[in-house]
Amino acid sequence: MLYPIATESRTLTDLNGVWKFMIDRETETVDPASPIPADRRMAVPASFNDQTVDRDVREHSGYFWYEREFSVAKALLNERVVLRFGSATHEAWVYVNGKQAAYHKGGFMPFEAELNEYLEPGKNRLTIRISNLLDHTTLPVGNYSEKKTDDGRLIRNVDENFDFFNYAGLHRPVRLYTTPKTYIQDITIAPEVDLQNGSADVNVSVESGGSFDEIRVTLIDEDGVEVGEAAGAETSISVKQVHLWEPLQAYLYTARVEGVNDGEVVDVYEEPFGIRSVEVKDAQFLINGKPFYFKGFGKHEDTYVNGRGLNEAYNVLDISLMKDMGANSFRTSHYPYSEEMMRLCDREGIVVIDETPAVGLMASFNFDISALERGDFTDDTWEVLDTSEAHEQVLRELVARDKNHASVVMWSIANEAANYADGAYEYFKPLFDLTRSLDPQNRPCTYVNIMMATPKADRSSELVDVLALNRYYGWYVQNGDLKTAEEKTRAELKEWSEKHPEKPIMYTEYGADTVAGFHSPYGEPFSEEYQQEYYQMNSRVFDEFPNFVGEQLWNFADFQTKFGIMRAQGNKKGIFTRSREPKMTVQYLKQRWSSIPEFGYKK
Ligand code: GCB
Repeated sequence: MLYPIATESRTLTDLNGVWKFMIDRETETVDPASPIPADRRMAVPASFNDQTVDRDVREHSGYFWYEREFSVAKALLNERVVLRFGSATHEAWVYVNGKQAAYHKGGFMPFEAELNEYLEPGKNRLTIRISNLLDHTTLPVGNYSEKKTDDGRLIRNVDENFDFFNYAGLHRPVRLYTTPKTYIQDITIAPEVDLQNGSADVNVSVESGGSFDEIRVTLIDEDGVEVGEAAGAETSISVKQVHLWEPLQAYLYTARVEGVNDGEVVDVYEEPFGIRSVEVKDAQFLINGKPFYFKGFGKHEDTYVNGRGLNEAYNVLDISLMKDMGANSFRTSHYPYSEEMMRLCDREGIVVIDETPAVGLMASFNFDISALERGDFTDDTWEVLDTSEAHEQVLRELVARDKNHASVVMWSIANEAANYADGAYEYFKPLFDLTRSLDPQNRPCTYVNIMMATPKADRSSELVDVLALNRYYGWYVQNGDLKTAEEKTRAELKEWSEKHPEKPIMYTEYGADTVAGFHSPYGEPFSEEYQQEYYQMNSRVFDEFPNFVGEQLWNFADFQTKFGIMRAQGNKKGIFTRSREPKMTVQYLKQRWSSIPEFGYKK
């Protein structure tokens, strides 16, 4: 799916700004045939939740509406006019002048609709009904319940089956773009690198809406110099003396695609892309044939006021903080991030593990993982949940959206599912097969393994290319006892190495809640000292294993969660506060990561 841009054949209009908004109390029918009786204003893009001091609004579970007017210049009405949402969280019904023009379920993916048949000259009205409900069929997974008040009102409730606040609304840009009636619909780029000769064959395939006499593809380097061209919907262009995209050393080419009819260029689209190879081999993660070491984070899209809404200043700052620490990567925990962030990572050379919103696939979700000590721990997740359909849909959409990004080096199919329970293999096998069949770049695939899915309990790790582990020895278990935690960490890594000697291992989460400014001469849990000692302990063990290929800690910054006795204004495992002030351990990690090279750390 192409990102909306303006070119000589396309226009782009932002519909961001302050919209009308109302909560749907479901006491009266709201009919989008007339302007909705909105009583509030909300900025777009952003979550609605933190833009108000009204607790009922902030914590609302159910339906809500956004509305605004927009005009389309008459000259554009002969073009194809497309309305595009970067996302609407989690389910949306879109009306233009009262008529339904689009519907989409899944809160983290773009969707669009051609508007021509709905548009009127002059002003048009755009109304959106959104639901933030989650249940056992959705991703993420929520525990849904409802009750009636004494006066008969329906109260819906979603108990998040995951550890982040269920922010909702129009989180990403809303835009109108135009294309000619015959247009370039999609572009797929799959470079094949010949590392020995320093060249590449760039395979480009173009889908069009309507038919062109000819499709032309030109590859342009960063200096604006043409380095190759070809014609056809399926082409392969060879690039000599290729400039590779490398972690922290990004280099982006542009594929300029032209659709031609009667000798005239009708539509033009320009797609930036990087040339690099990714491969898992002999317990190593190879980028451009060299063993890469992941240094970085699990993150969230989470900032003050914007909530989960796009915050480009924070995205730029976060990457700047990462680079300053010598980090090179992050995982889009626990859902696909904005297209703007993905493009920024391509540009900045940040390596990304791209995760679906499959989080909470665990019937027994809570913070008590002491059950881990019992070897026989299991549950009935795969009988209780019904998420396969949503999971397949989001994998199709995610690969379609992110397939061309050089920054994306691996797909994470889920975070912390019940991989210790019977049925896990049967659930995941078709999803891995699907992802592998969809990805034109054949990236490695993984899921992120929860602590209870120990080497003995795990039912499905043969499916993954990389063992990506979330481990909390020294926090949720052996809290305050880093000595025992160290032994447990070492013992488990040894067991995994024996079980799958050919698979590289990395940590995709490890962390300790830390209250900024809380110090302890005894290194007590929650203190900045404890957080630092916790990371030092883990680093020591990581360095003992040659097949251990990366450390992504939990979490980049403190973030908002649902209420609970384990959370004080959210999760405090950030090494930065929510406003990005560093905690003490940042200095330690900066020293460590700055001395670990991107390539060849483990020999
Ligand atoms: C996890 C989850 C993450 C939580 C984290 C924690 O394993 O993947 O979503 O926030 O633990 O801090 O408990």
